[in-house]
Amino acid sequence: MYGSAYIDPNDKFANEDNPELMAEFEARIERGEKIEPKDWMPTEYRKQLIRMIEQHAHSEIIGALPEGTWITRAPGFRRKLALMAKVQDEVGHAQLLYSAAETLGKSREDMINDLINGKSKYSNIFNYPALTWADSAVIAWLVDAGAIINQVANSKGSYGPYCRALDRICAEESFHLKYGHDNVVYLATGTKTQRQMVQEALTRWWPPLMHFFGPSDKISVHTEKLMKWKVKMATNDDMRQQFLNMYVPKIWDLGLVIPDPLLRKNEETGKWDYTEPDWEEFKRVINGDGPCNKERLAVRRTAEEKGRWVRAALANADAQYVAPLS
Ligand code: FAQ
Repeated sequence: MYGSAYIDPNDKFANEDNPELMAEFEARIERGEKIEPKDWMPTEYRKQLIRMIEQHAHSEIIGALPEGTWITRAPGFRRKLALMAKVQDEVGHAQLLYSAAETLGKSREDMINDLINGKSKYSNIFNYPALTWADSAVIAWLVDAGAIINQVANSKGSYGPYCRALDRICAEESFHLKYGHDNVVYLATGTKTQRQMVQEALTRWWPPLMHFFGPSDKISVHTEKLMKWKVKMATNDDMRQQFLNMYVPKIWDLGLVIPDPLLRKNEETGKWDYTEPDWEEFKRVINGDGPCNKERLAVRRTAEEKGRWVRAALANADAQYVAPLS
């Protein structure tokens, strides 16, 4: 229904025990060459890429939801237009990413089914509610900032279709970041009520933002393998440090308080010290038990059901589907 998935005709060679193919594959990665869909790749590389790109795609469509709820309530026409464009961009990113994942042999239909059945993961951060307009501002500034740090790094990675998708996505995300920053600055330099709103939003979003970069390197499961194959270009802790380095000073400049009493730049190590994020909460949220998981998946399920006739009509597959009147 979503178009046919590409199945690698060379899959019979996808055998990690083949030392020659494996050595050549790893040498290509070492030389900085891109791996393309029809090239030989180990099964585990393919599986890991599908897992990661699919999760990323799901994060983009689910990520459109917390901010999306503010389109009808945006303060003023200019903000409404900008937010609509941003949310539309996020859904477009999902399209690019699903296409990149399809080149590895998993169909879009299977990916969407795995999302709405709760089998696949998506970013922890979109399981929290955007309670006020200030929450949407903090998401657009700081979640997009975190996403850019991750994606700029990984766009230099080894799998061609994913890297090219990330290049395009980052260009758009940088507009989102400017839009979010403008919204936060406006609130942080506004009335007492506006300042309080943005402070409360930051306080709510800080813990999930610290989780956003993934578990600490000590407990991360996939990092070592993904870095060896240049799928991930920095560890979770390195990305978190980069985010703190770039954004803590900017947040402090606005007079906002970050809700972590231990947060400070350690002059000896050159790194940021911070309170260890609550990894038990992180696990609960990514495994389906966050404040909004059920609601997020219910929205996607409904969208899936309501859009079925459109996909059928487009594919001209089944004459029995007739557009509903309402
Ligand atoms: N959320 O071994 P690791 C965006 C899971 S896009 C949920 O360290 P890995 C745009 C992980 O899957 C945001 N689950 O994993 C936007 C694994 O579980 P599994 C999304 C997480 O893959 C902005 C387990 O924990 N970006 O925001 C998370 O090496 C504003 C062990 O973890 C991407 O997806 C998490 N945060 O590193 C849209 C980028 N972290 O699968 C709208 C691509 C970890 O074994 C509005 N992905 N897990 O069951 C990546 O770079 C990596 O996958 C990491 C995690 C860094 C997220």
